[in-house]
Amino acid sequence: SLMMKPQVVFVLGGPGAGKGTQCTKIVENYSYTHLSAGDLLRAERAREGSQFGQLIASYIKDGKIVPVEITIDLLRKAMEEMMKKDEKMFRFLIDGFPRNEDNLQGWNRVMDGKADVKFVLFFDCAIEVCIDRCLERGKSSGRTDDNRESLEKRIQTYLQSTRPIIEQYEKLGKVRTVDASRSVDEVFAGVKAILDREG
Ligand code: UP5
Ligand code: MG
Repeated sequence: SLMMKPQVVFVLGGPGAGKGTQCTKIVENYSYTHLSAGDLLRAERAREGSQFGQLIASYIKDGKIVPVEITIDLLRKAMEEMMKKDEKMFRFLIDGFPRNEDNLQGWNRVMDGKADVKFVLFFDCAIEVCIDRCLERGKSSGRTDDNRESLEKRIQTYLQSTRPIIEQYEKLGKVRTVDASRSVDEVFAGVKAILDREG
């Protein structure tokens, strides 16, 4: 059958900016499939027999970015699975990726011509707000990186490696920014305005 090329929105923003929260709301209101690169990596970390479990665990705890060969494989497989299940499922929110130059190059190597990146949805959130949200969540999340030490490293990685990726897309006119420091509903109103315009 004729396979439609998947449409991709990259969802970026600092740790705790609300990427996951907003993606969940988008899925409830629009026809998108949500794929969180972080969730896929955490699932791979937990998978029995994974050869990458240890590596992923240490990268996540250190707030470092996992080598793209691992992440891109998980993303590609997840996209293929979704599209097999339902051929209408060809619009993806890819949450938390690409985070650095290595990620971007890996995506281009593997996915160029196979998927169209429509734009980057950027959740712009004050760092102090990001930290507060993650520490608050850390009381119950069980995430190995929701503690002050890991969080400092995650913020550093975000500022040093991920912001430049967002800036690259900005130069291409491909960034749609939402002020993410506000309440969940206010942020979602901003998201809606963008998605209704972009179709
Ligand atoms: N919350 C959300 N929105 C709120 C609002 N508007 N007002 C008040 N509270 C709000 O939200 C975080 C917390 O804040 C929650 O408790 C929520 O209720 C509350 P969430 O929606 O989870 O924010 P999100 O941006 O998704 O935060 P997350 O912690 O998931 O972001 P990260 O980017 O840090 O984490 P991710 O899972 O993407 O990555 C984790 C690690 O995996 C990375 O550090 C890295 O080591 C690794 N990784 C890679 O190596 N490569 C990848 O491609 C992806 C990840
Ligand atoms: Mg998340």
